[in-house]
Amino acid sequence: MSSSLKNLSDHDPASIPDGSKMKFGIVVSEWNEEITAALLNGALSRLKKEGVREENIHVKTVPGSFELPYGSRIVAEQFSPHAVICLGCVIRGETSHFDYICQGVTKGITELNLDYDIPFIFGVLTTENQQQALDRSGGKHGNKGDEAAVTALKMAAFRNILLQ
Ligand code: DLZ
Repeated sequence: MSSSLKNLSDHDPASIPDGSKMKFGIVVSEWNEEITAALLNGALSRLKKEGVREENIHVKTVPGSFELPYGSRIVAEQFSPHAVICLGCVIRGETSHFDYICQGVTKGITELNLDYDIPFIFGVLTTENQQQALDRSGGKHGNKGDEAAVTALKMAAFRNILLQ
């Protein structure tokens, strides 16, 4: 389904694993803070709803999305979570920064997934404008933070089942 039709907060409750024995890291970018704070709220609400204990959620901030891979690596090493959720928002501007940052964060998070034994979840909005970001951070298209948290629960369970 195309992202313009899918609501990011629509999930089949039966498909979401119980999080009561899981530990998560969340790394959130300060750039576009209004949006990323809403993504963080969405992720936290979902994790708690699925039983993750407050003391098992470690949240750290980094200046921009480009710093998410490094911040996520440090959080993984310091807290030994079952998964790390990377939250950011890159809005296309007049400069080529958009492409460089998107490429950097995508490549960085991909490499973390391949290099480490836990999943790193891509909760980064890459949009043309502010309105598209608002629509996906608790607006009419749901919340990317919520979707990233569900993905983290699923991938942590996937890892636990296959590596135990
Ligand atoms: C520099 C920059 C720009 C232009 N735009 C964004 C953005 O839309 N979203 C975001 O998360 N970060 C942006 N940044 C900051 C970079 O991610 C990074 O923090 C800086 O380039 C480091 O100096």
